[in-house]
Amino acid sequence: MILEDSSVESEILPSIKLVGVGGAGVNILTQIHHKTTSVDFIAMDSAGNSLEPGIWTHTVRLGNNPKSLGCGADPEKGRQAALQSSQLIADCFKNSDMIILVAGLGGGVGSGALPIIAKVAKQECRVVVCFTVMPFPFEGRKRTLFAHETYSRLKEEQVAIVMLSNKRVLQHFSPNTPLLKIMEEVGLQLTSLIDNFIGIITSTSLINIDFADMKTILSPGGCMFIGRSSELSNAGLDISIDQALKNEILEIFDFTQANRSILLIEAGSSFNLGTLYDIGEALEDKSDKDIELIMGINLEPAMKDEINMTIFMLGDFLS
Ligand SMILES: Nc1nc2c(ncn2[C@@H]2O[C@H](COP(=O)(O)OP(=O)(O)OP(=O)(O)O)[C@@H](O)[C@H]2O)c(=O)[nH]1
Ligand SMILES: [Mg+2]
Repeated sequence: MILEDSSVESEILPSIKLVGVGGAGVNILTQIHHKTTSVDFIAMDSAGNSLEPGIWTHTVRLGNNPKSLGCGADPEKGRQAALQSSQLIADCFKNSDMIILVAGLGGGVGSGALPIIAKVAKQECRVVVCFTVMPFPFEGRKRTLFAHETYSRLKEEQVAIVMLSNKRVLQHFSPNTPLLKIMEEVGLQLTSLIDNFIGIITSTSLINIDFADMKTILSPGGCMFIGRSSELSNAGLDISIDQALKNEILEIFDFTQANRSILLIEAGSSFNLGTLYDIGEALEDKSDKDIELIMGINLEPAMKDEINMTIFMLGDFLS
C-alpha cells in the first residue's frame, strides 16, 4: 500500500480526449456531452452520418472511402479503415494526458477499428482507457465472438478495459420492455460510469493522490472494474466494501486476480486513519496477488458519518 504525503497537484487540468468509436460509441458520447466538461470530444466512424458537426472538437472519417456508410458489421473492413486513417487518428491524440475510447463491440468499426485506434492512442499517450459494451445475447454468437476477439486485441495493446455487459443489464428488464428503452438504459449507465470516472480523475480536492498516481495504476492496462458504495460508517466496513465491489452492469470480474487498485473515499469529519487502513487491508485480502494500491480521500465535514467509496480494480484477465 502506498500512502503518500498530502499534496494537491497544480490546478492545471489534464488534457483528456473522450473518443466515440463507431455508431454506438458516437451515440453514447452524444448523451454524455451536456454532463461532462473539461474534455475534448472526438468522433471516429467510417459512416459519415455519425460525424455531423455539433459537439465534436474533432471528427475522423475512418477509411479512404468518403461515401462509406459503415463497415457492415465486418471487423476486417473496420481494421483496414482505421489503418488507412492512422495518421489522422494520431494527429487527434497529440499532447493528451489520457485518452478514453468508447465503443460497442461486435460491429465492424467498434470491433475492427477499435484495436488499431487503441494502438495509435497508446503510441501517443501512456494512459488509454476503453469503455466497451458487449453485444446483446440476441444479436447472435458471431457478434459475441467478434467482441471477445476485440477484447483480446485490446489487452495486447495494454489499455485499461471496462466491459459493460448488455446481458447482465437485460436481466433487470422484463421480456416485453421496448428495446429502445433498454438501449437508452445501457447508454445512461455507461455515461454515468464515464462521467464519474472523469470527475474522479480530474478532482483536485483529493488528499494523498493525484493524476500522476492514477496514471501509474492505469497505464499498464488490463481489465478494469469500477464500483461504488454509499453507506453510513456504522453500517460496517465489510458491508460497504462488498457493496462497492458489486457492479451489476459490468462483466464478471475476478477479484482474486486483481493486481492494482485505486480507492477513493469521501467521508465526514469523523473519518480516521485506522478506518482507511482497514479498508485498504480488506481490499488487499480480496486478491491472491500483491496489490499495488493507492488511496485518495476527500473530506467533507457535512457528510458526518457517511462514507462514499469508489473502487477501481485492475487485473490482467476477465474470469
Ligand atoms: N447502448 C447502445 N448500444 C448500441 C447502440 N448502437 C449499437 N449498440 C451496440 O453496439 C454494437 C455495435 O454496433 P455499432 O456501434 O452500430 O457498429 P459499428 O461499430 O458502427 O460498426 P458497423 O456499423 O458494423 O460498421 C451493437 O452490436 C450493439 O450491441 C446504441 O445506440 N446504444
Ligand atoms: Mg456503424
